[in-house]
Parts: sequence; structure tokens; C-alpha cells
Amino acid sequence: MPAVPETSSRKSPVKKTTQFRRLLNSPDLEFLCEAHNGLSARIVEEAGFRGVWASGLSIAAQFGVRDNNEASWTQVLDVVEFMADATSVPILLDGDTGYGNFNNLQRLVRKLEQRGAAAVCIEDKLFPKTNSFIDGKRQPLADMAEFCGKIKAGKDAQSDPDFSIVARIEAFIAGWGLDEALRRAEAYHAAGADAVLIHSALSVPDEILAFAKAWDRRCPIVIVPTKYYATPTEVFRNHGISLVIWANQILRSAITAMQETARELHREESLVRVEQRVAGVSEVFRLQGAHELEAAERRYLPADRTPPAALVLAASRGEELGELTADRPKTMVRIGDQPLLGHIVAGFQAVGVKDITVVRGYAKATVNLPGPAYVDNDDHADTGELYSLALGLGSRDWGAEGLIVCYGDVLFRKYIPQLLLDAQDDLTVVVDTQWQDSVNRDRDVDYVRCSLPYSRLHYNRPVQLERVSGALPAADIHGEWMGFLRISAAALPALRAELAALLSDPAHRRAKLPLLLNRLADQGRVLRVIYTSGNWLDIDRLEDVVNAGGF
Ligand code: SPV
Ligand code: MG
Repeated sequence: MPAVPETSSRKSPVKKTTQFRRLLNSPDLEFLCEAHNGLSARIVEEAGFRGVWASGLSIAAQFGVRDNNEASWTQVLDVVEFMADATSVPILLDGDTGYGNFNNLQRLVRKLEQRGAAAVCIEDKLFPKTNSFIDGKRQPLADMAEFCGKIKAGKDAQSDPDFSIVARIEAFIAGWGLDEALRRAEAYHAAGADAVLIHSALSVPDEILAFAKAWDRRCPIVIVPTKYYATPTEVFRNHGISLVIWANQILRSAITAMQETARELHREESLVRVEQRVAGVSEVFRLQGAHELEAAERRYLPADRTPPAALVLAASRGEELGELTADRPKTMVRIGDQPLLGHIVAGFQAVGVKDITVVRGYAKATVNLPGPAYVDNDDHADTGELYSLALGLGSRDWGAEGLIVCYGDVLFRKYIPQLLLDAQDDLTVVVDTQWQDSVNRDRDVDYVRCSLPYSRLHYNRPVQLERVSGALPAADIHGEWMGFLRISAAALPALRAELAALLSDPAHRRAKLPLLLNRLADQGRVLRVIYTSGNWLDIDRLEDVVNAGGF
């Protein structure tokens, strides 16, 4: 069994070949309906039909070619396979003349069994055939003995005893009378045909009914009342017909619908009217069995972990940049081809973090890149990062994966947020071991002391942050905090409470994040450290803006 069922979820415990045989031999009048691809076959089954006629005319037509064996037999076979995959009811293939002699029919029968068809119908004409309704009287019939050999060969080729071969008699179509039709029916029955299909191009059922009377139920009779469609179905029932085939109405109704829609679209140059009367795309998905794939994905694919969200703190002006931030905050200063914030957003998006919120304040109207959500800190002039963080955290629910907090003035390579995606701890920070690069740089640096220094030998030992400060003695410094903080969903309530407590003290309105980190560390909370080295830049001074171009 394939791991994912094809498109059909409905499986009958009864083989399709057996189902078809039961239809043929049922005491009731049974019906097959035409289909010409997987979709139409599924629609026919859903309508309630217990079997499908894979019409030669319709399959040719959906390819856009004539019913003259222009499509190759393997192309037809491919269509039949899609139809069989899409349905659980049996398919009777209109096999034309068998696409050659007895040898070709044997191969066809074997291939049909492999591809899930239940039966094949072959007609006693010559290859390449012509549709019976195109000048039928001029169509030569097959030699009867040759056709009997073909039927025998087909029956000998099948490996499933319930596979059926229906012999189609074209005597009426070709202008021969009842006697010839009966003579052939008798011979084909004797050769092993499981049923006979008697065809007529008259608009009345006279030929068919005369045949049925004379045949007297010697084997099942199949009919195709395309031309004598006005005959009440009861008449067929009363004459002992076994199977009626509605042979091409699904294709023809599709043609009418497609023509109307195409013309209307061309005329109206608008979808408005058409939309109201065509199947919705959800109906297309349903017919394709989309839900089966969704169920299979849940079963076979690793659980889809949504990435954390991101919260970018970008409310301050960045006076250090002078004129550059006169009309916009630092986060909107251009670095290369886009504002600094654009690089930050792209950096997160590159690792799958798409849910990004930015806390803006100074010249907030200029902080308007498409993509992120925005939270306004209108008190930015006399508040600090901690205040912005509280606003951001309080603005919404952050979901099961929590969030990554970062500053709006850092440039970073995407592997830095990537490091935080897999963080398992409640609180995780990223620490740069190349802290010496920042010494003497005349700026605020968040040096950190950790429980262990970075060591290549102990790279997998858990390290935690003990203190963040710009004033740590050099001997205590293990790195520089890069401003990234991953907060798990579980840690959020306690963090919010701690923030509220800190900010209730007016002295902390302008406080920065290290105050919070140190408070948490002092309380014994684990702030997991991920050591890394370089590959980021914070924009503090004009010189940084210049250098950032080469980053
Ligand atoms: C078909 O559906 O291709 C048939 C039936 O052979 S008919 O077109 O009526 O000949
Ligand atoms: Mg046909």
C-alpha cells in the first residue's frame, strides 16, 4: 500500500473487476456515466454512479484531437490510470478496436489490469476507427473470425478472472441488419465475451429493441442511447437491457460551461459575474483530495514549529548621529540600499521570523517600512529602552514560541537570530567573545561577566550570564552582550511583572535593558549565554554608519 493514498479515500473491499461483473449480471437495469479524466471520474462517482465509462470520444476530445485513434493507446492508458486513482467504482474503458490485432489487445488487457481498469469494450471495426456517428454506413466491419480470435486472446491474457471484455457490435451502424448483428453477437459470445454492446445511430430504439428481443438474455446487453435519448428508460428495463451508458454528456456539459465562461470573461473583462456561478477554488481542492494530503502531512512531517516573533526597540532618536537623525530616528538612517531597520527586518525574515513588531517613538511617522507591526512610545523623549520593552511586551500575546528582543540600531548576520531559534531556555542572550574590539571606542558597551568564559574545549557546557555593565573590570569581562534576548512564552509573565515593578520607580523611566538583566540574574534566574564571535555592528556614531556600508 502506498503511504499516502492516491486521491481516493473511498476504498471498497470488493475488487473493481468484481463490482463491474456484478453490475453486468445484476437483475436491475444499471448505469455507467462517461468521464474523461480523474476529475470528471470523481464527479461521476460522487453523483452516485456505480461505474464509469472511459469514453474514447471524450478522452480524445479532452486532448483536443479526433476520435480516430489520434491519441496513442498509452496516452489513453495514462488517462485511465488517473481515473482509476480518483475513484473507487469500476471503469469500463472504451478500447476502440483494441488498438491493433489480437496481440495488441493482449498487451492492452494486461496493462489495464495493472492500471486499475475493470473492463474493456472493443468494437468490431478496423484500426484506425472513426466515431460511429460520423458517416457510420461507410465504416467497414472487422472480419468476424478475426474479431473472435481477438476476444479469445483478450480473455486468455487477463489474470483476474473477473476482468470483463465487452464485445461491441457495429452491424447496425455500418448498415447491416438484425441478422448480421445477431450472427456476430452469437459468435462473440461463444468466443468468450462477457457482454455484448449493441450500438445504433437511429433516433428511435427500434434496432436495439429488436436485437434485445431476439437475443433473449443469452448474455448481458449494454447500450448507448446517445441518439435515441428520448426513449423512456423504462423501455430498456422492460427489454432486459443490463447496462445503459450515458456516453458523453459530462464532456458536453463541460464544453458548454467552458464556452460560456470564456466568452463572458472575454466580453466583460471582469471576474465579477463569473465568480458567482463557477465552483470555488475550495471545491477544486476538495475534489483533488487536498484534505488527505493535509492529514498525511500531520502524520509524516515533523511538527511545524512556528518561529518566535521579534520585537525591535527603536524609539530613540540617536542624537550621536547629529544631522542624520534630525528628521528621522537612527533606525531609519540609510545604510547602503535601505534604512537600518530594513536590514534588521530582512535579517529576521531570512531565518523565518516574519512576525516582527517595532517600538517606534522619535519621528515615528518616518518609521513605516511595510511588513512589521508598530507600537508607539509617545513618551520616547523622556523614557528609555526598558519602558519601550514594557510597551512592546504589553501590546499583544506573543504566542507559544515567545519572542526575540533586539535593538533598532544593530546590523547582524542572519546566523545570529538563527542561534536563538533553537534556544530551549526561558531567557537566552547572545554574547560576543570579541569584546576587545570595542575597547577605547568611546561608546556605551554592555560588557558581561558569565559563569564560565568561552572555551573551545568546553563549548557545550551551559553558561549563564551574571552581570551586564559598561564598567566591569577588564579581568571580569567575558564578552559583550549584543542586545539580543530570547524570551520564552513561559518566562513572559514573570518578566512582565519584573518590568512593571522596575518601572513603577520613576527613577527607572530612562533605564536600559541591563538593569532588567542584572535584576533577573540577581534573583537567580537563569540567563543562558550563547557565545559567538563578531558578525554584528551597532550603529552608535557617524563612523559606524560609514563602516556599515562594508558590513
Ligand atoms: C464513445 O463514447 O467514445 C463511444 C460511444 O464509443 S459513441 O461515441 O456513441 O460511439
Ligand atoms: Mg468510442
